[in-house]
Amino acid sequence: MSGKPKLHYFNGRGRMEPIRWLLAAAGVEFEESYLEKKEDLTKLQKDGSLLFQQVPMVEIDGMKLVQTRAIANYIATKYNLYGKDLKERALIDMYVEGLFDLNELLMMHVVQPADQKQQHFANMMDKAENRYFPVFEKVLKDHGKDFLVGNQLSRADVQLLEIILMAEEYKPDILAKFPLLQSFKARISNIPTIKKFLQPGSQRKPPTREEDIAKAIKIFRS
Ligand code: P9H
Repeated sequence: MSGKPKLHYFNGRGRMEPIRWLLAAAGVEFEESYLEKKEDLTKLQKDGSLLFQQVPMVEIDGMKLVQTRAIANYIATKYNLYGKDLKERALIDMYVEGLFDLNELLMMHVVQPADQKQQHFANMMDKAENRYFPVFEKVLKDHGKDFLVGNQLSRADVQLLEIILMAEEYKPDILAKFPLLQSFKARISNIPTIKKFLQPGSQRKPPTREEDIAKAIKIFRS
């Protein structure tokens, strides 16, 4: 065991990507074991590695953690990305859960049936531009600080940057009406650990394509 966390998932974003971002932002090197075929999943299910028979699973500190949010909570707490007290954590949790909801919309677009893609696209862009991004623009405007909570980097900043970049893959000018989010994006992208993760060749995964979904379905569909 190299002592490095080991991530078990398929070679794509899906539910593991927020965890890759958190570890990268914390400057933690990690290994990945990719599920390529159904047998790779059933092997982990049979040897008791998956509490709920599902991935993401992360081997860290002698544990086999499952459930995306549970894994993210452990990493954020361990690497001091979760605020300095209960009230800061409450703010961070609200922001992060809102971002997970938007992430679900953005993540699921690729699996929408062709006749629903346009309607789904309109809805996810509407939610991004009129429900979620205005909240974070106002948070930055109201306190005038560099980070969303506590004037220091937290998992909320990391996840907001992840989601901004994902939304821009769908609509490159989506931040046109959000000047503070534009400067936030530049500022957080220049943090050395995150800048390294944004470099080509990092463990950050590319946008999910139709053929990636077809492969995932073969692994996960019983
Ligand atoms: N609450 C991939 C991309 C987007 C959304 C879901 C799945 C849920 C957590 C095997 N794991 C397609 O279905 C793949 C979860 C974890 C949990 C799994 C089974 C899924 C996907 C693979 N399915 O947040 O961790 O849905 O292991 O037997 O259920 S991820």
